[in-house]
Amino acid sequence: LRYAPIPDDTILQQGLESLPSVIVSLNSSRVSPVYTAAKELQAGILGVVGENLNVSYETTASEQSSSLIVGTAAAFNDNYGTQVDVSKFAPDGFLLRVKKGSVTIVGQNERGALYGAFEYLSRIARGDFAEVELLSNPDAPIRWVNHWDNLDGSIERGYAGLSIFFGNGLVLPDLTRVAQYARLLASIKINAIVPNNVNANANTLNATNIEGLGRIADVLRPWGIQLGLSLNFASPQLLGGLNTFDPLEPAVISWWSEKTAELYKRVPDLAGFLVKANSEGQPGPLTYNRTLADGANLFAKAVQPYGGIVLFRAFVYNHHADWNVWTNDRANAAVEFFNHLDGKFLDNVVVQIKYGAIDFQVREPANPLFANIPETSKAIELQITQEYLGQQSHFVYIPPLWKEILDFDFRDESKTSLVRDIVAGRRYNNSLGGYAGVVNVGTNTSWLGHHLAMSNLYAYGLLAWDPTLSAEDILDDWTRLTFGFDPDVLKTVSDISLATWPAYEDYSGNLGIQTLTDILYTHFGPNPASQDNNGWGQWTRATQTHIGMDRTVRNGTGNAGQYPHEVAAAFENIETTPDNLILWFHHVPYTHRLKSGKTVIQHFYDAHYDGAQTAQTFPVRWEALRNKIDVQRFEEVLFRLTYQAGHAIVWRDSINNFYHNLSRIDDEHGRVGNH
Ligand code: GCW
Repeated sequence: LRYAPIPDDTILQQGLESLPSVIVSLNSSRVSPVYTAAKELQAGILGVVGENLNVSYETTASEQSSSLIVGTAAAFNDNYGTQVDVSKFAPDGFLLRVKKGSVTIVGQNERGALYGAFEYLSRIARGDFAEVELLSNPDAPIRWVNHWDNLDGSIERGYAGLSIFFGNGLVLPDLTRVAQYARLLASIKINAIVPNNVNANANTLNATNIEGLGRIADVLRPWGIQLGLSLNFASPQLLGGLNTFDPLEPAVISWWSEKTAELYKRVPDLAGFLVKANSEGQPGPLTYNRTLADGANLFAKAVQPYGGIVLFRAFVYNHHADWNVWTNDRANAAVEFFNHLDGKFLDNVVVQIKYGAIDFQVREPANPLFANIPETSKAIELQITQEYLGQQSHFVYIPPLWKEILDFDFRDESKTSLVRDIVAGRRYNNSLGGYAGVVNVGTNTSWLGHHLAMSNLYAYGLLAWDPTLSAEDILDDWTRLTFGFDPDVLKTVSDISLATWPAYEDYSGNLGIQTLTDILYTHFGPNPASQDNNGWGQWTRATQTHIGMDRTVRNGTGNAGQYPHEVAAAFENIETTPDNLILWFHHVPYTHRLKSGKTVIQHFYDAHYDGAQTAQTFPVRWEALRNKIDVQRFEEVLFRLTYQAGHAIVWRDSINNFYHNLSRIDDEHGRVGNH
């Protein structure tokens, strides 16, 4: 989005030769994303090739050959005769046609036209002026970001400063950053934002804040982004003064329908609601012995007349679980709470499911719930904020992890059942579905707290549009747009980024044991002891001789049996469980031999040395880019990569010493223990 000048004269010359002479916008209303697209094209072309094209709102068919035309398919066909086949478009889709001297950008809707404009700008900013005819449709309709911002301006799992949306209990008066953020999100094809925390404050819905939320929606609208809202289930009581929040109580139902009407009056295009209920102390329908479906449907009915939808979170579990019970398992909770509700949700409810059954760990198998509620629309929840992945003090390029989950095949009824096909609604024929990414954007000028972390947000948007894209290609495009065309920069950013997830897994938690961060307070830094012996259920069951959760049906929690039968059989059997998930599904001696030939404990020692060693290369590799990147970003990234390298050693030694102290088994290579 910097639209930096093309640094290469030959490419620049090609660009200038292929440029149209005028931008024709098929909509002149300032709140239209088509208008935004035209302005963005003007600014982008000026930045990238240095030509200031006029924007015209008049259309004459004869001008087509030398124009850059942007608009909806309907407007295009009206103005130029029927030329674009609208039947090929999905909502939000676009056509980009580049021919020498002429560019046509046509959206299925206004938002689609804006996406097409950003696609064109991304291409030219990367020096790509080639002719193209691209019809691009989204894989899924829901491409949302969630924020865990509190009304007081703090951000749960933030790490990049205070909220750009809220402060002092109110929507902020100055929403300049929100407008910039909307531009950022539109450029990666995100279509809705939920600004407030799922641990929601009922005051979000007071009259002053509804007006403030209206201002947020006004700022988002020209960028084709809708507002969604997290709700506190007990609002009728906390804010409305009723003595109940029972979802079947008529007074509660009318309270919500009036509140919803008030919201839609101010925000007619409100996307809908996001609800965390009966989870981690949040109120919900179970308080009144009503089902989670009763709770979700309460809101579904309220937004239904306005075309809104409800994202209802599946992250429901007991955080006071009894650790002494061998068969207890937090990973079972989502399926236990939701599978008997399949078919009971209204059509505009989407169950929002975290990628794994525990909580954004460095490695988890895909959440079994995806394959347990075929009748229900589903969205996958991913985290761009690095809650368990170093909290922006470490850099982890996460898309390879997301891709493993999205490409996971549940083999339901022995048929291909990829997570990405399930959340797109294709596998089980659901009408809705898609993606929710938890983003920690704050007032920090880098937005996310680490310059390199922006590649995660960029990739999130692109994968939600097309999950078959490669994590490597997305990264290369991002780097070129962000840091320019220098091949050393491209190679270094690519090498470092792609090494981060494997390294982080190596120096934190291996073999599916979870990340091993402190889980009681910070979720940062090594603290394997904090996992066990408490109600949170992120257990490792580490003893002096054994480690791992027994999730088999035969002798454990039965979690393996929540997967469709082929996958269940594979996870049930230690021989067919992949090494990287062995401790997720099996409780084994430290001396258990992996398929790699190493014992579990030796794998821990080696991986921690390898991962920490890899992290040492990050600042060294980066250092070689001095003078190839502007001083500020160079220094700030160097500072963080240096920290990461040091903290990786802390991780290595903490984890290795912890398991050595427990097991008393020395490292074969003499690095841990007393040789
Ligand atoms: O991962 C946990 C986080 C909580 C978060 C919760 C959730 C918003 O530690 O901070 O609360 O998950 O996803 O609801």
